[in-house]
Amino acid sequence: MSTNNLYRQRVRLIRQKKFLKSLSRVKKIFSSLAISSGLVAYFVFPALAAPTPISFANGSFEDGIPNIGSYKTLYAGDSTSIDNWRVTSGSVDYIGTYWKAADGSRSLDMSGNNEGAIAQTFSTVPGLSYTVTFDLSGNPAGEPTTKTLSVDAGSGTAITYNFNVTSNQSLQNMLWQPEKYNFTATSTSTTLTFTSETPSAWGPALDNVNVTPCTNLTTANGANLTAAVVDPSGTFSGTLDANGCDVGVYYGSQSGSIDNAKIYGAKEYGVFVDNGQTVNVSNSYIFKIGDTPPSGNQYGVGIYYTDGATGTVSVNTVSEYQKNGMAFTDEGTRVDATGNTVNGSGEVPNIAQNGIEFSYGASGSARGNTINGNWYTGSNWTSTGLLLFDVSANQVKTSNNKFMNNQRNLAVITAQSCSHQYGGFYQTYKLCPYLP
Ligand SMILES: [Ca+2]
Ligand SMILES: [Ca+2]
Repeated sequence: MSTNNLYRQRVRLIRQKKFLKSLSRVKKIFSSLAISSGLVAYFVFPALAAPTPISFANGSFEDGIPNIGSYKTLYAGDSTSIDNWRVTSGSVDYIGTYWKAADGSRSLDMSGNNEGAIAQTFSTVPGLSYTVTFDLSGNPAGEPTTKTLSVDAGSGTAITYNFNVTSNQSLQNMLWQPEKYNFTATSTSTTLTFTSETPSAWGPALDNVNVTPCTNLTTANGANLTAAVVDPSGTFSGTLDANGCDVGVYYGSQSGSIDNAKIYGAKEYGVFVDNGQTVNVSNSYIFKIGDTPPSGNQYGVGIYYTDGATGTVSVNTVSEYQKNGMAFTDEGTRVDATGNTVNGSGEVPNIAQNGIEFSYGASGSARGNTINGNWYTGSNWTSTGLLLFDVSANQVKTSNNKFMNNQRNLAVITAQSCSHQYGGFYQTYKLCPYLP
C-alpha cells in the first residue's frame, strides 16, 4: 500500500505551505520588502455531498433466529436466519456459546461444513470512500492452522486476510484481531461479501463488522482527507463514531454549528473548520482523536480552525487527543475559546501535546478554560497548556484559565523570539534568516 507515501506527501505539502506563509510573515517583519499576500490566497472549495445514512446493520450478527445454542450451521440460500445477511455459498456456522464472541454473544465460523460466504447489500454514495472494520479469528478446533478470509465490495476489490491459530488461543480466548478494509462506492448500493477460503470445517471466525462512510475532500490548504460528516446544515448534534475517517465533522463550504455532540474516533481531527467558514462549537464532547494506540505522529487535534475560519468554542470537553486539544492557525483565523475543559494524557513519552494552541497569525481569546495534563517526558520539545506560537500576542487575549499538571502552563513564542530559539525550531525551518 502507498498510503504512507501519500500521507507523507500530504504532510510535506502542508509543511511547505505553512513554511512559505511563515516565511512571508517573518520577512514582512524583518525586511523592507513587501511580500505579496498571494501565498495565502484561498482555493475555491468544491461542493461535496454529505453522505446519506447507510442502512448497513447487524454487523455483530447479534440479531437472528433464536436459540442457536452452541452453534447452528446455515447453508447457501439462507437469507432469513441472520438479519440483514444472506449465506451466498457453501455453509457457515452461526456461533452461539461454542466460543466467546468478539462483540456481544454471537459470531460466525465462515467455514460451516466447508467454506462458506455471507453478504449484505446496503446503500452507498457513488464516489465516496468507506471503511469496513471487523474482528478476525480462526476456529482452533481443527486444521489448517492458517485461516483465510476474503472481503469483497465489488469487482476488483477483494482482499484476503489470514489468521494463524496459535497454542495461546482457546474457545474462551479467541485472540480476535481487528482488521480494516477500504472501498470506494461505485453505485448507490454496495454488496459486501465475506468468503472463507479455508476448505475445511474449521474456518476463519468473523464478528463485529462496522461500515463507516468517509467522504473524500481537499482542504483549503491542499490536503486530501476523509471525513465522516462534511458541511452539515444547521446544528450538528448527537453521537458520531468517526473511526476509519481522518476527520469527524468538516466545514469547508458552509457555516454552521455543533451543539450537544459526541464526536470520537477520527484519526487527525475531531472538528475541522476550514476556508473562512464560521462555526460555533458548544456543549460537546470530543475524544479519542489520533492513532490507536497513540503515536508520535503530529496529528490528532480535537478542534481545529484554519485558513480564515472563525467562531466560538465554548463549554466543550476535549480529551484523549494525540497532539492538541484545540488548535487555531493561520492569518484571518479568529476563535474565542471559553469555558472548555481540555484534558491531556498526562506525562507521556510519545508526543509533546498542547492543550490549546493559537499559531501562525491566528487571533481570538482563551478565557475561563481548564487545561490539564499536557506533559512530554522526551527531550527537545516541551508540552504546554496554552501555546501562542508565532502570533501577535496582543491579538490573543487570555484570562481566567485554570492550569493543572502541564509541563508549561503558558508559552508565548513569537517571531521576535528568534534569538532565543537559535538552534531550535526557528533555525530548523529557517524562520530567522538574519541570524548568523
Ligand atoms: Ca457478535
Ligand atoms: Ca465449522
